[in-house]
Amino acid sequence: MQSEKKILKTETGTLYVLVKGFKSNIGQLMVALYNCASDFPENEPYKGSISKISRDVELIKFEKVPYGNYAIAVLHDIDNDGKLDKNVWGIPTEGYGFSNNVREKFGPPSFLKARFMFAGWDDEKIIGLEYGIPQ
Ligand SMILES: [Ca+2]
Repeated sequence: MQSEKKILKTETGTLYVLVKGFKSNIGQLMVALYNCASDFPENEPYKGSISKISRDVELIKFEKVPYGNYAIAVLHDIDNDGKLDKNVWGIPTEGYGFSNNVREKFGPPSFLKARFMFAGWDDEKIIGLEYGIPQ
């Protein structure tokens, strides 16, 4: 009976995303959770969150997330237009970050590099924001 119950239990958990490294609290924080490689990181995410920035570290919570592979993209959207602004040289002028804290000098990382396994128990991902080109 015991093992049967375990199998029937919904395999979901709460995923916490801690975003740090804000340069200011102007604008909004966008956190996008992807479960599909072809959508990452600019198409419609599986789950998304938009919030105000009130401190230099923000904790975002995604509830009832099924077990599986995911990648996260975060954006400090300073001008509230919903996208990552870039200057004429294509260098980001807003804060951004990805799960695993992967950094690519030119463009976003692949889903594979940012991918992590969400195993159902409450888990916290810490993502640092980058402004401009990664060093
Ligand atoms: Ca923007």
